[in-house]
Amino acid sequence: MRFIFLLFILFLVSCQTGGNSSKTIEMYNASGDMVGTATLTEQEDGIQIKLKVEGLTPGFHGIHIHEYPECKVPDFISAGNHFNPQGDEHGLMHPEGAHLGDLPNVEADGDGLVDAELMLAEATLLDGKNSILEGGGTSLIIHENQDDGVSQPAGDSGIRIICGEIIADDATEATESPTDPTQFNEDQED
Ligand SMILES: [Cu+2]
Ligand SMILES: [Zn+2]
Repeated sequence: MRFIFLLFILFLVSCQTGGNSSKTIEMYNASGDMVGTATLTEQEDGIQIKLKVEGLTPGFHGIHIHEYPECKVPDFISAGNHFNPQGDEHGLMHPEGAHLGDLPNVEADGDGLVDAELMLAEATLLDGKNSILEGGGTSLIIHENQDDGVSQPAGDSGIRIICGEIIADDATEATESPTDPTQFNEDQED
């Protein structure tokens, strides 16, 4: 047990190299309207998520990192299950939990606003098995109801109501860089 603990410490220390990185993603509701943002910042013990969204029903809502960067309206089923690279059970209160993508519930105020700061423990924006950018990325999803922290597979948190795609910057640039319309003609003239 002590040996495993030492390995864990070594693992943590080795993960602290690489510097900080940060990215802001846009959050969309089931109608495809942008309703807020989430800013993800790499920290020593995980990823800090600063979330600002509007248009929710007042009260608690489940929120998770899901496995695919695909927020297709209206149900966001395209985002897949919870991000779970370690093969754990769902729920922050489950004895064999939790999914790496599990987060504590967020609370919307009386006006339906969420302004929250969350910690996605043990995850990273850098390389590695726990990277939420690896394999094309992931997504951040807010649910209709609160996550009970133990029910399988998703905490009985109801339908998905808000979604934001988490995609690496270089991947975004690659798909957004416009093609040069003069390029083809120039090539032909040669
Ligand atoms: Cu979820
Ligand atoms: Zn989960």
